[in-house]
Amino acid sequence: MSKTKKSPFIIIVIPTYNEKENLQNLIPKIESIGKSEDFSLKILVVDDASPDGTAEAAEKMSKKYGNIYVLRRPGKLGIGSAYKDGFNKALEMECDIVVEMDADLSHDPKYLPALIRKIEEDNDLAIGSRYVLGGSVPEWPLRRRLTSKGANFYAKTLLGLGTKDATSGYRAFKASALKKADFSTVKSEGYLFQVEMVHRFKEKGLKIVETPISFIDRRAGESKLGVNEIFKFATGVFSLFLRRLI
Ligand SMILES: Nc1nc2c(ncn2[C@@H]2O[C@H](COP(=O)(O)OP(=O)(O)OP(=O)(O)O)[C@@H](O)[C@H]2O)c(=O)[nH]1
Ligand SMILES: [Mg+2]
Repeated sequence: MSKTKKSPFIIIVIPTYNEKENLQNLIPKIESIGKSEDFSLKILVVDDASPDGTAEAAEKMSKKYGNIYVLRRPGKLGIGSAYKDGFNKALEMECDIVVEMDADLSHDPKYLPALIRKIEEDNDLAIGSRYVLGGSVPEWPLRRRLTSKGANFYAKTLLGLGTKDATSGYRAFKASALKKADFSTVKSEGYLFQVEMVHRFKEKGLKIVETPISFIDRRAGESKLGVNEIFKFATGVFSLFLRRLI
């Protein structure tokens, strides 16, 4: 007799700051994929008191769909701590898989089934990767492409990560592996948060894979990638490297 496998309980954590319009576009897309794939799925929006009313818009959608939760924080506290609060809440809700995803439509929900499949295949972390075969960043100018590739090469070499895209913020985690990784002690912010998480998974001997995504640039708003951000990233990776030596 064939045993039917129980479908995993998935929570998608989406940090938001002023993403009302983007979130209103993104959520129906996620819901529709969830329905067609027959996923057991909840969405957790972690909002930092966005002045544009993102949290209220999410709560309104929650009434419509019934599977959306909003974690309201008192002010803009940063993406790293938003993820950590979101992960804690997701684990409290006893899910099997945690997905992290941006609200700005850079991360296309059509890749969710591939990411989730990788975890079902018993990997601990699946990264939606721009730099493996089939992945791409079609809209980026050469300068932005080189900065991102350079950042990945630097982090990969110094930390021995073995991944092509450690800065991508589109990923799925096996919930039990997230617990093992002791993520609450990860202190970084921004892109470095993503790198430190991969580093942590690597240190703990957890299984990391990459699956290709095409990354679409945010339509509204300026990119925040400036000299300051690059400097913070470079020194942050270097301090992780030093910690690894001692
Ligand atoms: N809760 C919370 N969410 C944040 C914060 N900063 C950014 N976000 C959200 O985190 C996700 C990624 O941030 P982005 O601003 O898109 O960062 P990015 O993709 O590196 O930069 P862009 O090129 O501007 O898109 C988005 O959904 C943001 O709304 C924050 O301080 N708190
Ligand atoms: Mg973005």
